[in-house]
Amino acid sequence: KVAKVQQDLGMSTKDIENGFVHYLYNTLGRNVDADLEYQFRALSYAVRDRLIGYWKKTWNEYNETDCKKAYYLSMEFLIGRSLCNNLLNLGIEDEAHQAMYELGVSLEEIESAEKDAGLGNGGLGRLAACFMDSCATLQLPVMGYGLRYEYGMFKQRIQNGYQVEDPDHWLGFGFYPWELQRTEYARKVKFGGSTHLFKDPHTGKLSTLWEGTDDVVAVPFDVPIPGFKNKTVNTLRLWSACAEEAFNLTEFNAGSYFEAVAQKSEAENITMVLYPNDVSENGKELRLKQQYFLVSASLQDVVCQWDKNHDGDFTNFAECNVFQLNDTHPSLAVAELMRILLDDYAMEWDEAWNIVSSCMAYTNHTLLPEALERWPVPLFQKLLPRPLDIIYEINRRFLKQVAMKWPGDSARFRRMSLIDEGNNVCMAYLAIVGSFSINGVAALHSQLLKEGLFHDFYELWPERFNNKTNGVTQRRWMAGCNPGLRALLKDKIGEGWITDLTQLSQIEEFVHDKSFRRAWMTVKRENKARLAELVKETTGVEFNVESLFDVQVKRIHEYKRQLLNILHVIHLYAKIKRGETDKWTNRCVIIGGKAAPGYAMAKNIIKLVNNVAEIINDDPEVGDMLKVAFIPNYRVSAMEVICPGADVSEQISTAGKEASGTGNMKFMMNGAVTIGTLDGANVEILEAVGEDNFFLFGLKAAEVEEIRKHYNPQHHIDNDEDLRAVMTLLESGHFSQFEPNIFNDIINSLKSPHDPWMTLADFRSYIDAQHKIGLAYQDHEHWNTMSIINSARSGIFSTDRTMKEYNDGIWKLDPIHLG
Ligand code: DL6
Repeated sequence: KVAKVQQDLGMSTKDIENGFVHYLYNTLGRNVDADLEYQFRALSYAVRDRLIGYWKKTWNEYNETDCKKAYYLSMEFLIGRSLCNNLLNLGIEDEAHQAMYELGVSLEEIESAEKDAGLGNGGLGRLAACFMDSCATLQLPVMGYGLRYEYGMFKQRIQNGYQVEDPDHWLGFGFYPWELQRTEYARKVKFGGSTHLFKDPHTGKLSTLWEGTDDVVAVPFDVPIPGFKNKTVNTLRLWSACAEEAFNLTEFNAGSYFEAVAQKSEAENITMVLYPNDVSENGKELRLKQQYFLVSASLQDVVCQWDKNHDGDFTNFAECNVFQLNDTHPSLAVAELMRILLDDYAMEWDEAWNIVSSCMAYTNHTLLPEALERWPVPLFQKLLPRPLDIIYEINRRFLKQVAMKWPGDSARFRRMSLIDEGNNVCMAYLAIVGSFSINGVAALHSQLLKEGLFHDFYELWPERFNNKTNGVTQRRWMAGCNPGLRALLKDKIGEGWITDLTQLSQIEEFVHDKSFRRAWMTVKRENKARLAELVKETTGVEFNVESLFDVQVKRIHEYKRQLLNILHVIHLYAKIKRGETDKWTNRCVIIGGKAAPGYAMAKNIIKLVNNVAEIINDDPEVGDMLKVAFIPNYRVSAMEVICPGADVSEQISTAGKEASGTGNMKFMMNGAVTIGTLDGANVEILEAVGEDNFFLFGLKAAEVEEIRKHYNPQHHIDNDEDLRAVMTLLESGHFSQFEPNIFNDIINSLKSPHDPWMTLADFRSYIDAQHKIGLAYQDHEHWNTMSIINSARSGIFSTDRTMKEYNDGIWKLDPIHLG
């Protein structure tokens, strides 16, 4: 009977119309002409109804078949909007479109009323969201575990050129239509207290008690993750912190009302806000609490479920469960699973360690040493005394192994200890010691991990190290965000590429086909018009779609070198002012991205971009030859408009610093041509498209390290007229006339022989590559060919391929096909 009711929901236009009207009238008490916000809610509920039957079926199938499962533990899932994606994956976009049309409302407008779920900073969090989409599409039994932050990534506003941060209360009045609260799976997480040895009077066995703790309740909210038209709906479980009781009633009744309330809010603070820094948050107590909260709730969840289904028999646990740690943030999982097995299930150390070290796998996402998390031991002792005991014991046993392999090598012993000489716990090392697999996210990155950052560990366990090059999901990043391209591809090669991106290579057959080439150009031009509208709306700057659209959007960080980009812009401006405009290509430069609120230099870079933009855009002599815009509040939904409209993709980090990059892949798929250094996944993009379809420049990673030893930026300034002109303009205060000297720190860093990012070392080759781009764009036909080839050869950058590789090499799950 239940199945019948579910079936009756139906997917037809009429069914969706009825569902929408039902929610709007009966649940929300509104009419069809209600605000977009209510229309969005009603349609989302109607769509969610259509996911729930599949969702339950998937869940039951995974439990009943007792299949091996993977759990993706991540502090960030940068989901963005879901309505459009869920319609696409359910295969009911046309029906929804028609249903709304018949009611006189616009589906596009409803979709744009959805707030981005911005539960992540950038690449790492967005990657996690793409992984979830691909796992569901591949029908892999994978569950995501994360945190349900009340406030996601801050909203960025630009005021007088400066970044201003506003809170992102994405839940509005607690409303997110896609989630289901599941109080029945709530878990308790311990903090504080102390540990004591306890001897069982009957068995004489010693065990450790962790007592006197302040417990916080983790309440799960489940978000459905549908695969593409395959009836699989996986689960992303996000934990929300809740005080153990609404108030501590004893205190409340004793008259300590405020203390009772304060305790409640301290507990609930844990999931209040996402830390808005994509590199490091070392030393922040609340951040460590967040990490343990995620790990403890998720592992208890998995272990309890296992216990229930297997009557406490853990013999096959490691064969049937694998935990993928998304960076070091969840590496406490190693200690926490040990704690659960030792303390809650009275297991012996060796048995527990065998299980833990066979089911943890760690992915590293950065080579920047400052991003390697280290937590002070006293903080650990205060918050997590029992996990700390366990880390000490893991370290003691591990260092014995090190001493056995390298007797007398005390330097190595000190280097490899999980507790460093400053008395901090090194989270990356904890993850490495506890994991059977350690991977980087692009070929170069994985190589550099072995040669540099983790070399000692690589020498000890070479077999654990591997590479899994990142990807992005083509469902969101092509089919969803580029309907013009989707229609053109459908006409030429069908829609197989939506689940097998390598099929895109078939469009290379049409690279000389006149009508296809014309259609390709038309799609790009329409997308550029859409992007120009966004620029006009958000910045007031008018772009001409005939110009070259040159785009750099990503977090603002010195290593990503937005500064190099702006130096080039100043160079072009200087040329215009000198009248050197022979064979000129009109160019619109877009820069966008958020700076961590405490990162002064990054915020100063934003101010510089805005000031340069203002001077250039207001100069009538410049006109259409050069326009510059800083797009505020860069986020997933903005990228959905930006990447289809780009001609040039800027991937210009100092070689050896960007682990992979994924924006580079989104641009490539949508037919942009890359200007880039040999860094991260650029290396693999270059390999795929060849030097004729990529603008390569700059020092290679090894050269950067070699030249660093005697880096002399002044030498570059003295020997390069163009660079001198740019630096003179900057130093003259031309871009800071009303706020003198505000860019001194930037100028000093560029001119410092200790500039870690060595921006001026790459100036000349960058300017030359940009010049080639300008000339190449003048040959529209040739540019069009490069654009088609970039997209045609982007097949390997789908997360479907990435997930297959994780599965074949690490997880070894069987796909579960749902009938
Ligand atoms: O792997 C996803 C993404 C990479 O594409 C970027 O290159 C990398 O910078 C980013 N890493 C982080 C981690 N930062 N820290 N810690 O965001 O991961």
